[in-house]
This record gives sequence, structure tokens and C-alpha cells, in this order.
Amino acid sequence: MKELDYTQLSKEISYALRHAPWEYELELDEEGWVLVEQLIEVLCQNKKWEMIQEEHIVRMIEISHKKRHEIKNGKIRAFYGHSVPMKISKQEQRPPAILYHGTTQRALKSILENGLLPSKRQYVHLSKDIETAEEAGKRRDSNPVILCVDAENAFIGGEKFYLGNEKVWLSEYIPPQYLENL
Ligand code: HQG
Repeated sequence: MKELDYTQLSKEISYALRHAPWEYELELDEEGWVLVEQLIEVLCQNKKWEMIQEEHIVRMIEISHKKRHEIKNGKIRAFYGHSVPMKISKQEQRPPAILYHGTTQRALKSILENGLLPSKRQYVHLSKDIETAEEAGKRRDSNPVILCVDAENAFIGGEKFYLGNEKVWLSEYIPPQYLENL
């Protein structure tokens, strides 16, 4: 097999586990898990991935700069990013006092008026540190806006927070009064 393209593999697995499991005849459970064995079986139907084994997926997770996927008890899931119609259930948790969100200059006005909305995904994505927010914002704007989220008061005010991975937090909605342009 040629040198495995782990970035491409990660993109395809993210697509399957976050957005379109049915295209792979996969069914996510309520927390977004599928059997690794099943994922491998469907990936292998594509010539490009016919040699894929669990060790490759483990390696893909290991070398990725972002922790997007996790494997546990023979199952794999995406930590965040879902857009599938069935809402992935997450455990509510108390967030750190401050979180961040990186976005485009273009979206700023609407966000400050309407708050942070999940858009096409199931949850709003927040970052634990400024660097992570910057990285998320730079996907769409070379000079992203970094918003500071008063997560402590949003939480006290009744907004819900969930842990994505160690750097990504999720929420349903952040009202504008908890947002400040850094
Ligand atoms: C914006 C990547 C106008 C929001 C990243 C964002 C993240 C509004 C866009 C993860 C708005 C949604 C998710 C409002 C929010 N008016 N625009 N009221 N409220 N928006 O991609 O957070 O590499 O769905 O600012 O690093 O950018 O895929 O969300 O610009 O962790 O693993 O609507 O995806 O990780 O965009 O990114 P997205 P996101 P991966």
C-alpha cells in the first residue's frame, strides 16, 4: 500500500461519523458511537481504503493535531462537529469560567445581535484557549475575530455546556450578553 493519507482518512471518517453515516450504511448510537469493525468493513469497500485496519485508525487519532475521534470498547465516535438529524446526547458539565469562539469579520454583527447559534451543526463550538479559537476562525477568515465567552455567567444563567474534547466545549446557544469582542 502507498503511504497512507491520514488526513484524507480523518476527513472521510469525520464525514461518516459527523454528517452522513447512512451513506456508509452505519447507524450511530445515541452518543455517536459505531463499531470500529463496522466502520472498517464499509471503508474497505472503497478501493482507496481497502487495506485499512484498526491500527491505522488508532494511528490516525494519535498523530492528529486535533483530537476529533475516540476509540473505546471496540467503538469509535467523533467528539464534536455533528450535523446528523438525530441529536447526539452529551453530558452537561460546568464549563471553565471563560471560553472563546473564533469567527469571521463578516459574521460578527449578526453574532453580537443574535448570539452564537449552532448553524448547520447540532451544537455551538467553543474553544478552551485563544489559539484553538484562532485556528477555528482561520478556516474561514485569515484575520478572524476572537470572541470571549463569559461561560461562567452563561452557565449560571441556565445555558447548557458539554465537553467536546479537552480543547473544545459545546453549547446549545450563547446569548449576546455573554459575548465580548477581544
Ligand atoms: C457562525 C472545526 C452569523 C460561527 C473547528 C461559525 C471547530 C454565526 C459558523 C468546529 C452566528 C458555523 C466547529 C450568528 C454562529 N450569525 N454567524 N448568529 N452564530 N455563527 O463550522 O464553530 O477541524 O459550523 O461563528 O475547529 O466554526 O472540523 O462551526 O463561523 O471546533 O475538527 O457560524 O469545526 O473543527 O460554522 O467550527 P461551523 P465552527 P474540525
